Amino acid sequence: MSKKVAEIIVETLESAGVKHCYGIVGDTLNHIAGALSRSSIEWVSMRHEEAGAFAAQAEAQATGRLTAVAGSCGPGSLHFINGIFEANRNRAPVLLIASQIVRDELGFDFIQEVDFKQVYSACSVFCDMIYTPEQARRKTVIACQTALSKRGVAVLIVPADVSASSVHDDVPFSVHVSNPVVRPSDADLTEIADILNKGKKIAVYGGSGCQEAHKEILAVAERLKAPIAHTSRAKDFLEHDNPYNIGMTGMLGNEAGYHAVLNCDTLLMLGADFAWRQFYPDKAKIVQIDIDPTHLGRRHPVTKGVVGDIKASLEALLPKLTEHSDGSFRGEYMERYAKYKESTKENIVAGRDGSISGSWLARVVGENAAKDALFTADDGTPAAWAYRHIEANGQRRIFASLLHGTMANGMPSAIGLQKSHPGRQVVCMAGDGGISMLFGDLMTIVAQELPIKIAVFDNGKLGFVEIEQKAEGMLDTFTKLKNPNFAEVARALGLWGQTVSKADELESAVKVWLSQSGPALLHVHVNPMQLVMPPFTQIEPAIGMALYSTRAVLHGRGGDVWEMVKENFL
Ligand SMILES: Cc1ncc(C[n+]2csc(CCOP(=O)(O)OP(=O)(O)O)c2C)c(N)n1
Ligand SMILES: [Mg+2]
Repeated sequence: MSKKVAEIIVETLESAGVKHCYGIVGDTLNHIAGALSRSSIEWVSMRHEEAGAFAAQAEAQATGRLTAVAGSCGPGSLHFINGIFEANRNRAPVLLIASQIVRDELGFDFIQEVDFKQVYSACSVFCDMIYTPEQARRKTVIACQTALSKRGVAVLIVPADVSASSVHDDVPFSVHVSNPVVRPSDADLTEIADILNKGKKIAVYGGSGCQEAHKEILAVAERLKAPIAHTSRAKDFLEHDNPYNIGMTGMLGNEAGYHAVLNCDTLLMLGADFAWRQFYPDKAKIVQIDIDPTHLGRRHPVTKGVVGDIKASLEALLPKLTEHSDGSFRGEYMERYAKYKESTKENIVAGRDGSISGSWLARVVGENAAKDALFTADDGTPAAWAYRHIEANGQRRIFASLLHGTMANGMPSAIGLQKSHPGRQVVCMAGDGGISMLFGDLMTIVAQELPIKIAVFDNGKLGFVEIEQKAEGMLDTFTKLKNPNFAEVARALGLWGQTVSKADELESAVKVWLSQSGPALLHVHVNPMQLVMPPFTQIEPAIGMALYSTRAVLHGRGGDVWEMVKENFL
């Protein structure tokens, strides 16, 4: 008996390992929805497609598994766009089934017609339409294979009449994914070893490409007497059980990581594609190893760039490295890092006036969450506090929008993490701006009975933007938010909800919140004046802050200036 295209698509997704499909149904998707309902793939009904894409990309990132999203034609499948950008930037294997109007009407500005190929080509590794029923299996196979192999989003555009058609000549194409071990040639490794063996002050700088290479990186750092700095995305993989760790560089980093990378004479960059160019050293020799050839030397000129998996490359490199004896460079930065850790321990406390600082909230959440908790954090101050103050231990993971930098990623990403990890504690650190942007999907959490724990960092504003404005010397502009009581909103939607405003009530409130068996939202009034300080004292922000202070005083807001100074500098 011949099969319908919809069945062939779903069957292929099953064979490629898809477990969940997030989306919202619509008429052009009906045949596919029907086939999904008869399959092993679980459909997760969302309230906003964008949230569905965030959920899918988090599941795909955390499991490495192909994860699907599907929507109706026109606005339905258009709504995924921001989450699809997030997925593709995070190299998350996600497949979007964008259902389309019938072929006969394409090209005539039919109601709900959107040219998805044009829209999604910019944020995918594969984007094509199934033009005929006979193409269905072959094209779905290649879409799945591309998403898994090139690590990104595949968009499969499926006209409604195609998905309803029968396939008479079904050829058995199937998905092949291979994981070759890639490492530089022996000649390249010798050249790299020559550079590293001559270095006197060597630093290792690790990025997210270091995920599987903890042991090898430590062995190289041991031999070269190098401290190990890392990007935010590599925190989960390099911070734990690492005696040579000197933390992050970049805006969220600390002065040890920042200065070690700038002051070394030789930098070994591993799986790192950090975008901000001011954090790269100008005088050092730089060796870069990355699995993606397009990353080599694209942020900063490098002395030698090679393609390879970090684990396999370092395994092959290690025998060529000579033992360095002078540990003074590493010692200096490890000491500076230890001092930084001590000082943050002293400083990250309750606000002086009994208020709750965002950094302290992050620390208390981190201290009380499960050892293997999965965290999400909204772009804005929640992500900054999460990366700075939640300790990695090799089991925990933090998911934030570090490459796309989008608001509202936290709560819907938590949905994908909890769906794919039913037994794990999933904790979302949300901004008041972030959570309200995709509020509707709190209802998905309730409907799906997901025991996600959400902390809302309510500073009554778009805080991160306000900090940027102050650093430019501007008064805060369009950043205020008139918020509801988020705990009441949560309770009205069926979650557990509680508000906390006083520092001395925070620890017990966090414990009660985390001990809830179902979905729970803790609404925390955090100090609105706390700044996120970069790891360096640059002249521009300092001038900006001074200008801001003058303007604020001239506008009769001397109290604000005093609050800011008291909270951040005294
Ligand atoms: C979709 C989107 N819109 C706007 C921005 C610009 N932006 C970055 S952080 C931020 C403020 C976030 O506010 P909130 O969630 O309340 O976090 P806060 O920084 O106040 O803690 C804004 C508007 C963005 N990154 N993404
Ligand atoms: Mg805010």
